[in-house]
This record gives sequence, structure tokens and C-alpha cells, in this order.
Amino acid sequence: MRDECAAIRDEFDADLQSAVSENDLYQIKSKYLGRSSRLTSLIKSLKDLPAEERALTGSTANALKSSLQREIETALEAMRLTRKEQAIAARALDITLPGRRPALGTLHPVTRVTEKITAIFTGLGFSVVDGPEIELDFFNFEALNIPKDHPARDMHDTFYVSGEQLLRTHTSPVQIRTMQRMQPPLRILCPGKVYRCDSDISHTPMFHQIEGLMVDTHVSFSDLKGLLTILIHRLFGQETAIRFRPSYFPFTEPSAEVDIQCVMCRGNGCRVCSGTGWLEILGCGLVNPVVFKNAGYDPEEVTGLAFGLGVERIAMLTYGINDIRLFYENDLRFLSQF
Ligand code: 2NL
Repeated sequence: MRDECAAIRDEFDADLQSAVSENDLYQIKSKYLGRSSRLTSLIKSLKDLPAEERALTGSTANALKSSLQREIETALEAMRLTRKEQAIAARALDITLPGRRPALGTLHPVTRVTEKITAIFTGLGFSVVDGPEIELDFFNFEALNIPKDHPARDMHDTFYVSGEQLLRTHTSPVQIRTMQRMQPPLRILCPGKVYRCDSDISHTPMFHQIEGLMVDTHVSFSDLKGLLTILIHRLFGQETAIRFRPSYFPFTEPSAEVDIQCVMCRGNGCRVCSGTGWLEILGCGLVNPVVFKNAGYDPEEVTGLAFGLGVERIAMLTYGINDIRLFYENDLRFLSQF
């Protein structure tokens, strides 16, 4: 019987040696400790042995049984630990991997140009002012000396919300409102969205405008020329030639349009300037006394200069963009270039 115990022990050791999985260990457990195992039968048959032999063989067999149980549990525990470690290792964070760079946004070209122009004028003592995009006929047309029969008032040129309410067609109403609530002297810049019932290759129903207004006791056309020359030279470079061409607006008198030497061909004539060498970039003038009266200022006391420009147009010339619709398509291949 003691030889039988030694034989079980040897075989068990060999089996345990070759176990590679938890499943192997469960099979070994069943083979050596299960109900039909050799050791279990041996323990059962102890009662048939003579008393003196039974005691000795019994303690050997029981010691073997608890030893096998302990060894299997220890082996199982080791196997479970290994499995856990492997799982942890598989999920481990590799801190040497390069990080994922977040896609950074850029400023829209219309925003960039607006900020550039705003910075130039705030540096010259102007304040930025804004106002409603849904306006009253009075502020958008009447106060600005735009007559009732003017084509700009037509349904085909202006978006009407109701009889008296409309989407502003320029930012001039912001300046009328500012004159109503503030006393001169005044130096203000009014950037913002404006709306016109127009849509084709070079017009969108919404676009951006910046208007400027300066009112004081002796504002002259020279002040206007000086300010706009500074603006143009900072935007397009000191060497850019400028010309003031007589024009007409109901809200200014005299009025002028400002041309710059073509930024594409430097004045030689190209498709962008239609062969003239010049590009029209803004409109301006001295504030019409009628407008001062409508806004509550005394035209005998003050004079003023005003100008207006389209931001998209300046952005197109600055960055060489040939289609205004690119600004509103939100195509990242376009936007990420700025
Ligand atoms: C253009 C022309 C201009 C003004 C806007 C203005 C505003 C007031 C009084 C007088 Cl409150 N004038 N604004 C003056 C001249 C021209 O814009 O072609 N804009 C794109």
C-alpha cells in the first residue's frame, strides 16, 4: 500500500509538470482526487487492512491526499495570476506612442479681414459699434436720404420682414442710431452682416460690410483721404497707388469711389481689373447735411466723413480668391488655408 502511495505521488508529479492550462489542472484534480481515483479507492479499502498496518498506511494516504490538494490549489492560483497579468499587459498604455494631435480651427478669412481693419481704426481712435440686423425703414433708408422711389427700396433688392421692418442692406443704420444717442465728436466703425436680394457668381444674399463715421467741428475731405490712404497702405502695402473718383451716394456730398492699383497685375491690366489696372474697393464722402438733420445733429455745427466697404471683396483681393461662394461652403480644404 505504501508503494502504491509512492507510485501515485510520482505519476502526479509528472502530470503536474506537464500541465499548461487551468483545464489541465482540473483534469489532474479529478484524476487524483475524484471519487473513482486510485487514492480514493485506496482510502476506502483501509478498513479491510489489519489494525497496525491500517494506522500507518492511513496516515500516509491522508497526508498524500492533503498534499495533492494543496499542490493543485497552488498551481491553479499561479495559473490564474498569470492569466490576469497577461490581460493587464494586453490592455497596457504605451506611453511612448506619439499623441493624437487635435485638429485646430483657423479664423475665417472674412473674420481675419474684419479684425485687421478693426485693429487699424481702433488704433486711430475709432470705437467699434454694432446694432440690429432687422431694421426699421427709417434707419435703413429714410434717415439716410434714400428717396421713396430709390431702386434699393424695391422688393427685388431688399428683404422685407413686414411693411416697416427689413433686413438691413448696409450698416449705416448703426451710425444713425449712434448719432441719436451720442453727442459729437464721434469716431465709430460698424462691421456686420448685411442683406440684399441678390445671388449670382459675385453676389450672396448675405455679406459683410464695414462702415466708418467721423464727426467733429472741422472734418474735411483731406481727413477722409488721409484716413483711407492709411487703411489701404496697411492692407495692401505702402507702394499701392490710390485714386479718388467722383461718385454719388444720397447720404454723402461730395461722394467718391476709391480705386487701388490692381493687386494681381500691379496696374498692367489683367482679368481681375478688366484690363484697366485699377480695382474699385470702397465708397466714401462727406456726410450729407440732410443726414445730420435726420439723426439730430446740427449741420451748421459739425461736418463728417463716412465710408463703406465690402469685407468679402477685400478678402478676395487679399488672398486671391476668385469665387465669393467659397466663403460660405465651409469646405475645410478651403478654410484650413487661412
Ligand atoms: C459703398 C459705399 C458708403 C457711407 C457708406 C454713410 C453713413 C452715414 C452717413 C453717410 Cl450714417 N454715409 N456711409 C458713405 C459713403 C459710402 O458705402 O460702396 N459701400 C460698399
